[in-house]
Amino acid sequence: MRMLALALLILASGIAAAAPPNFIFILSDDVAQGDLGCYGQELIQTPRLDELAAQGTRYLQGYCGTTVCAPSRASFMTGLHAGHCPIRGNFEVPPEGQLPLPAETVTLGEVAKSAGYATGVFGKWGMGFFDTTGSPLKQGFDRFFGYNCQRHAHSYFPTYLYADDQPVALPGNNGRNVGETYAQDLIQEDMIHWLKANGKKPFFLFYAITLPHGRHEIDDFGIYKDKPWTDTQKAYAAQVTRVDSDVGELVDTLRELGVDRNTLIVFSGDNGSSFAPDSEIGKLFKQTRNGLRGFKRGMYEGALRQAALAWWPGTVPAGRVAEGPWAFWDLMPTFVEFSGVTPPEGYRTDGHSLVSFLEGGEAPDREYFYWELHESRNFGRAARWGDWKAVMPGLGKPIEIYDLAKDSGESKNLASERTDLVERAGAIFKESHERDPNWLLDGRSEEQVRVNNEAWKIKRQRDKEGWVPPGAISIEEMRKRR
Ligand SMILES: [Ca+2]
Repeated sequence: MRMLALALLILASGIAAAAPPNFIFILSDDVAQGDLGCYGQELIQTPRLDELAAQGTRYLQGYCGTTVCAPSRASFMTGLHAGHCPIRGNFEVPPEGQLPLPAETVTLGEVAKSAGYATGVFGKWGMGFFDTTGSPLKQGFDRFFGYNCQRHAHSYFPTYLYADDQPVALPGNNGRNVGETYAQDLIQEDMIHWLKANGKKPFFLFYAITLPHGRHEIDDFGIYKDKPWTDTQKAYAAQVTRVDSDVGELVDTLRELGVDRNTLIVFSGDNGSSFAPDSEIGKLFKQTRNGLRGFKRGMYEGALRQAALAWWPGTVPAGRVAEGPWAFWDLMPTFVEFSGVTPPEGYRTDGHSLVSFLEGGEAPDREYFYWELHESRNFGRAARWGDWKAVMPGLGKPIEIYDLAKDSGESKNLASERTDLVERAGAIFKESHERDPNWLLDGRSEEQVRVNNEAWKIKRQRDKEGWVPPGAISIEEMRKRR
């Protein structure tokens, strides 16, 4: 009897000692499926990402939140599709930042925090400046380093970055195209420093890498310097390869810490390629080699389907190529399931847990996927149920219907012969869109457009002046304080 009690005690303590799994979501800004070797790229080198694919699973139908930066990451962060999410477009706010996440929104940062995870976000935030409810430091994160504002993140040689909400001056940078400190170097350094300090605790790391988003600026063309390409093409390729080597360093650090078998990495892009197939970058790198139609800001598959890899040695099957569809808003319930946490009050999600899919099973059954995107002068929507896809490509445009099973390139609009499916799409659009005065169905108000323009005007003025926020500290001082 005593032996049994002892055995149970050992068993119980053994279970308690197994640390909850860590979660790393790496979001590369504007990277396309076709940029990665494992998706067929032939000119740009991505050996470390290809290795993640070989050691993990590569998804052919991983969908983003929607097809520009802020709402796509907000969908991941809230577990909501764009019809329910409080951020449904890039909504610029002066002087710095974007429309903030409301205080009551339950974020993945908060869910992880409530489960006792260390939480860090590095790179680009875009969901609210520090003096708003959307600050990363008020939405569950212990550490922030990088660009709070998306407009600021257009420069790779900015005059400043933020360590938490503390500005750090980068002397020698002009905020436009040249300088001494390449922002990604400092962001990567801070991320690795944080990981080494927190890697033995359970942790959630959101690594929002700004590369290869425009502008195409890099400190070193590296292996591409002698290629017979334009400087923009060389810079783009070098940016993608820098994402690859920085992800490689992250993976090496997990191995050094001995936590690689207890860490799920999901790597993805936040929206499809930014380039048309006939553009300077598109025509050289042929990012649309997957045959999908459309790119960033659109509602066709080329805009919505991302490069998507999952890696968790011993749990996610190695070398699997998975067809089943999933979307960013599934990652919240996935985390909730594998961490075993009871989510805080106010938690809701449109997603489905991907745990069994990640482990080698089938993609979850669901009624449909839904997307919307609010732009300054436009508004698009899409839905997918089974293999049917509905697209409303712009304000006032009729709904188009495609059969993805036979026509993944969305070339044959079936709307006129399948009015029943047009009707079904209309019903999905209606029930999926929650009314929100920030996101009107008939486009932005004059006042919203004015605020957006004002925000850009301030950004351009600050760039011209080489503006640095008052109270900025030096890089050396930042390193001392962390
Ligand atoms: Ca983006």
